[in-house]
Amino acid sequence: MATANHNLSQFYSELPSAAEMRFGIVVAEWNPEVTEALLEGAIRTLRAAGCPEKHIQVKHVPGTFELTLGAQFFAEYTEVDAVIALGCVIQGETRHFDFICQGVTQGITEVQLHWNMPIAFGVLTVENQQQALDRAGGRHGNKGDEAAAAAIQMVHLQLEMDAAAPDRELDRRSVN
Ligand code: DLZ
Repeated sequence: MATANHNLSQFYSELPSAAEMRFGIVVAEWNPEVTEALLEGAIRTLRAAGCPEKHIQVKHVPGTFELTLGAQFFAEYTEVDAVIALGCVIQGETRHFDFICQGVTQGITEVQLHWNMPIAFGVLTVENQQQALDRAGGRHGNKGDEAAAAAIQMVHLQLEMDAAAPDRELDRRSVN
């Protein structure tokens, strides 16, 4: 959770170089003033870690619920090493919030395990727009920065572990 003690744009460790890494970013169009700020943060962090512009692909989907399939499209149709999923769900008067949050959390977990590919969870689940803006470049930092950093760290870890297991080929679709 973003709290007064933790700023989303400050990382616990120094990031590895992302110069050789490729990323897909899937962005929800709902709450665009928030999600476009998350996108800016994610791209800024990737670039700061050395990722070339041409290694970053951005695709938009209608809402947070569609992030799962957007991430799967990246896994299926492109050569990216990781996907960064960015969205913002704001609590309303109905239970829609719960269903979207549950769906995207479970969906992204399933896609990353199925594809053996890191998918960073850059989704804000908040009570109101101010809480979202506070975490999209406001006083609590930017969830897009945090998600991009997580993606870089997980790709680095995967490459390191793959290199230490030379008899195995990196298998993207580990489960059929
Ligand atoms: C329908 C809906 C609602 C009520 N709220 C949000 C939201 O706060 N954030 C968001 O990203 N998307 C929302 N959506 C849209 C759903 O994610 C989805 O796009 C639609 O249900 C169509 O599948």
